[in-house]
Amino acid sequence: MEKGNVLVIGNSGVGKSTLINAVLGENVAETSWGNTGTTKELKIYENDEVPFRIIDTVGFEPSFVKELRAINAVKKWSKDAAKNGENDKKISTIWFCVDGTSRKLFAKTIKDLSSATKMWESVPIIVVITKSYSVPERKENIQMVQNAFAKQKISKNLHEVIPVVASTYVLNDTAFAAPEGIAELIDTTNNCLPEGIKAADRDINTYKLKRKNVLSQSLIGTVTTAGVVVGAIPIPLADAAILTPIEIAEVNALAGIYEIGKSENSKNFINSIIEVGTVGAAAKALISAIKAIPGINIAGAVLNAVIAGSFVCTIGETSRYLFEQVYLGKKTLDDIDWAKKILESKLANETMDKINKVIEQVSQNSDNKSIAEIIAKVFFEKG
Ligand SMILES: Nc1nc2c(ncn2[C@@H]2O[C@H](COP(=O)(O)OP(=O)(O)OP(=O)(O)O)[C@@H](O)[C@H]2O)c(=O)[nH]1
Ligand SMILES: [Mg+2]
Repeated sequence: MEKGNVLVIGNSGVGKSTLINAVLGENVAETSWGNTGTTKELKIYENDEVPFRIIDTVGFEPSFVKELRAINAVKKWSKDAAKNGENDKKISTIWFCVDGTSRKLFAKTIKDLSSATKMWESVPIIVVITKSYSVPERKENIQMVQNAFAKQKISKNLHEVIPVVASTYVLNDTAFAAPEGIAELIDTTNNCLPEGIKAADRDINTYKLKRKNVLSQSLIGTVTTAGVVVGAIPIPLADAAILTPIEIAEVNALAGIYEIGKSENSKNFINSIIEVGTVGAAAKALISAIKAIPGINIAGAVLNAVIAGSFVCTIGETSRYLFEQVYLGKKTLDDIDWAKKILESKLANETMDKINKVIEQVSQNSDNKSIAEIIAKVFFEKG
């Protein structure tokens, strides 16, 4: 079975490194006294007895710059997990440490936690109340944590709140607080790891998909502007073929984002999309329909620019959707008829409405950049 990874996170000095040593039963993580021994980088620890790896992190600090550094270090670690598929960087459970002696849990600390671990949006969180030396205060502290989390979006991931003493705390010659809660923390972590490992995989996939989406939108935006520029040169309105090189570049770049590859199958798939979008019957019919819109009061060049940009945008957004379906395994590159029908149906049923909306918003004086922006706004509108 896959070994899970536990990310230990919290303010500087709460006792993250001390906790890790207690769980692993050896002094591997350096702990701090004053300014020395504070953790400066993310580090992964494991041994044969504990069935999960533990990642020690840089503590959140009150200073703004150090704060960002701590958060960004975790974000970078997480991105590497997504980018390089590094299994030991996936985070399958989070131990969020809060100091049991401070008796305060600031909303800001929880915000830092959410921000650093944003990618792991469904991974279980165990709050560890460190330095829980006072037995009577434990119940109240648990309540305080639950209240503080209740108002937060990540509260759905809060799995358990566990007070611990990681190493003996000496009050005087006869009074001390003995280590406690470590076994419970290990058991609880073990129990939520299978779900956590699944959640980590799910979160990585969601993250990758979101990234692909953002990259694609920005690409389509850029190419739409190129389409507008080409369209604005007075050309015969019916000649959608003049856009073909732009569209080929666009569709190929999108295929790259969705890891479509360069097989014979993918070439056929991509070529069919381009054909439908440029010289296909639906594309031609759409251009005739636009020409027939009564009472258009913008000049030929502006109208051409709108049409060109809208075509490029439609083909981009539709092929993005098609590639996404293939990437998700819901369709294959052999489903060419399906792909063609979707683009044809967009061109026949949706693009005209959108072009009308764009026409309403552009004016005689709109420059290329603002035309492209209006198109992107109308075409990417949700719903
Ligand atoms: N006696 C006792 N001391 C503790 C316990 N937990 C933390 N400490 C002390 O608190 C101080 C800070 O602990 P660390 O484990 O270094 O804290 P950290 O969260 O790793 O700090 P950074 O690496 O700076 O973020 C050290 O002096 C620890 O000995 C505990 O359970 N018992
Ligand atoms: Mg530390």
